This record gives sequence, C-alpha cells and structure tokens, in this order.
Amino acid sequence: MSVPAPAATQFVEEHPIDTLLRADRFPHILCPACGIGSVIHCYVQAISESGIDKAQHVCVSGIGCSGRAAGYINVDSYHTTHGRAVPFALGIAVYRPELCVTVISGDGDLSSIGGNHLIHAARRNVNLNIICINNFNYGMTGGQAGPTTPVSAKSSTTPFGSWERPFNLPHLAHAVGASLVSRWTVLHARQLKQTILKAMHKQGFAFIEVLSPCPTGFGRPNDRGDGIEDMRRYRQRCVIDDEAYLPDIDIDITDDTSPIVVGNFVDIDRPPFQPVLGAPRREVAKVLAENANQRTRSRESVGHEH
Ligand SMILES: Cc1ncc(C[n+]2csc(CCOP(=O)(O)OP(=O)(O)O)c2C)c(N)n1
Ligand code: SF4
Ligand SMILES: [Mg+2]
Repeated sequence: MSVPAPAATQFVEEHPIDTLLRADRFPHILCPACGIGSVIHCYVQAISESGIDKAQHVCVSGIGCSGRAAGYINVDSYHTTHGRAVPFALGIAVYRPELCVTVISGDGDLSSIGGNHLIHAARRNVNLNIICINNFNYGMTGGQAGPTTPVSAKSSTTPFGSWERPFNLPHLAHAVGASLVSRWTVLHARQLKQTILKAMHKQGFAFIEVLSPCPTGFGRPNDRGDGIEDMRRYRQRCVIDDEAYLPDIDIDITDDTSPIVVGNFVDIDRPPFQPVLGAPRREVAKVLAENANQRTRSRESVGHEH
C-alpha cells in the first residue's frame, strides 16, 4: 500500500498568538514546570478566538508569580498592587462597560489580601472575568501558607503542616453571587480556554479557579515531585462534574486517591453592576429593586437538591 506524500511543510514567520505576547519581556521569571504559562496560553488563545477586537481586551493582575501574567500579555494590561486587581478592574469595567476586562492573579492575591474586594465584586455582579491561579501557596515570596493551603500541607510558615481550614473557592464564589463559576486545572487546557471564552461573552461576574503546579513553593516541601507529577495526579484524580454540590468539592491533598472535582458549576443570568450615576433618586431605587428581584429568581433556578 502506498503511503501518501506529506503535504509540503509551510514555514510561517510568527505563531498566531505571538502578537498577543510581549516577547520583549522574555525570558520570563517562571520556574520550570510552573503552571502559570499554560494559563497565559489559554487566555491569549481565548482572546484570539473571541471575535472581540484586541483593543477591547484589558488584563489586570495583582502581585505574585501569577500576577506577572498581565506584564507578558500584549493587550492593555495593568500590574497593580497586591490584592487590588479586582477594584482596579472594577473601575475600568464600570467606567468603560464596552471593554472585556479580565483579572489574572493568584490565590493569595485574590482570596487573602484581596478577599474582601473579591466577595463584594461578586455580590455586585460586576462584569469581570476572574482567572484565579490556585497553587495552594504564596509562590513568589517563598512558599508561605495562605487561605487555600490544604490541611496538613507543609510550607515555609507551616513546617509541621497547616492546621487551618482552607477556602473552597468555587463554593465561596457561588455563595457570594458570581454568575459563572468553574474550576479546571492546567491539564484541562481546552476546557479552560472554552470557559474563558464563555466568560468573555457573559455579562456579569465570572470566577474561574485554575489549579496549577508550583513545584518550587508548594511541590518541594510537600514532596510532590516536579510539575509533571502534578499533571499525572490531575489526570488520575480529576472528575468532571458540572452538577457537583459545591460545599463538597474541597481538595484533600493527604489522599492521592480522592477525587478533585472540576467543571463548569454555575452559569446564571442576572443584571451586571451598572451604577446609575446622575439619575433621579426614585429611578435609582426602581432599578436596584428590579435587579434584586432578578437575582432572587436566578438563584432559585440553580438550586441543587441534596
Ligand atoms: C501589601 C503587600 N503585602 C505583601 C506583599 C508581599 N507579597 C508579594 S506576592 C505575595 C503573595 C502572592 O501569592 P499568590 O497571589 O498566591 O501568587 P503566586 O506567587 O503564588 O502565584 C505577597 C504576600 C506585597 N507585595 N504587598
Ligand atoms: S515559585 Fe511557584 S508559582 Fe512562582 S514561578 Fe516558581 S513554580 Fe511558578
Ligand atoms: Mg499562589
């Protein structure tokens, strides 16, 4: 049987997403096998497929290894202060509602020092896409424990293992009012890109948690091996369950046979935050009352039976 000749190889000058990266900022700071680069890739891939003009995309980060993302992405991007990515992005989204504003930052930046901003932006349903890179620690500053560090995990501040109960971020985001809530890992590159795309076209607060290896800060003290080991664990342990009961999706690192539940958990519609600046007082009250009713209805429509 004759084998068909391969199509002639085509050489291109640049990769389709090259224009979305700031190559002049390379080499980047990320450690080998860190997961943050994969998240950046999924985000720029989503930008290129979004059909939204590049000039309409805005990326905002706080401080941390994850917070470096905005600096490497070639759209209007802002590297803000620690914990303040959300309020910074809120200002942009409210004043320029035609823009597609995405926050990429770390679990520490968004849920520790920035936790209050996160819950109130979700409560108000600000039209933002939040990509929270959860590597279970403060990677940049030397692997300290934070609010996502699992019970018993070792870190530079918990050398005998953490005893604090960590946040279950999707459950938190849903409880405080996010319109779209998902969790993926960096292994789920296609699903992650699709969810980011969905968030870009959705009006309201979208919260996407991405579990990501930090072989330097979290992997080393916990004998997790290199980043590839983490990818193997994701493959073995992840279960996609869009209908998961969110209070039950905590992550247990002490048991490598326990499931890590991922999926698109919440997708509801309610009016995004739009301050009615300058309107007469009675009109403002009417709009706010309508929004509140709408919200209650949306909540009822996604009630889980357990
Ligand atoms: C006001 C303030 N407090 C503390 C710091 C030190 N700091 C910088 S990054 C960081 C933690 C970042 O952790 P995370 O957001 O999880 O990002 P990662 O490095 O893990 O990606 C801290 C505590 C700071 N820069 N500013
Ligand atoms: S310390 Fe961790 S999060 Fe930071 S670049 Fe290295 S592997 Fe990535
Ligand atoms: Mg972190």
